Amino acid sequence: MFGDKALKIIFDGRHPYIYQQKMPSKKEILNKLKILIARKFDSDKEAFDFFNKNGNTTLEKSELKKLLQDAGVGWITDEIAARQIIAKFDDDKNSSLSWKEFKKAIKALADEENW
Ligand SMILES: [Ca+2]
Ligand SMILES: [Ca+2]
Repeated sequence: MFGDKALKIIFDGRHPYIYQQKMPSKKEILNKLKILIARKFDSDKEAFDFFNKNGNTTLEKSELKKLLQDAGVGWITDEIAARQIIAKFDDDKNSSLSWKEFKKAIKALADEENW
């Protein structure tokens, strides 16, 4: 279902509003992440620790989403991208990314063009 468009429909009680955003490619997301990390952190690990707000050993979807938002991924596509990244790189299937999985994700995002 992942084409290049992401849609979100919001009701204000009377009217539906349809928002549409272009889904960024993996490479675009990776570039954004790399820029964020280079600007604000000394290393990938420091970024991981910073966004691991609850101080456990993994980035949950909400934490990963915040990271993507801070990197400038749009507010519709951040949710989809976070879900996709976890679905793809969560090797032990605990619905979140350990440091090891996160590292692998950063590395692998560079290798593939699209979702
Ligand atoms: Ca966490
Ligand atoms: Ca995991």
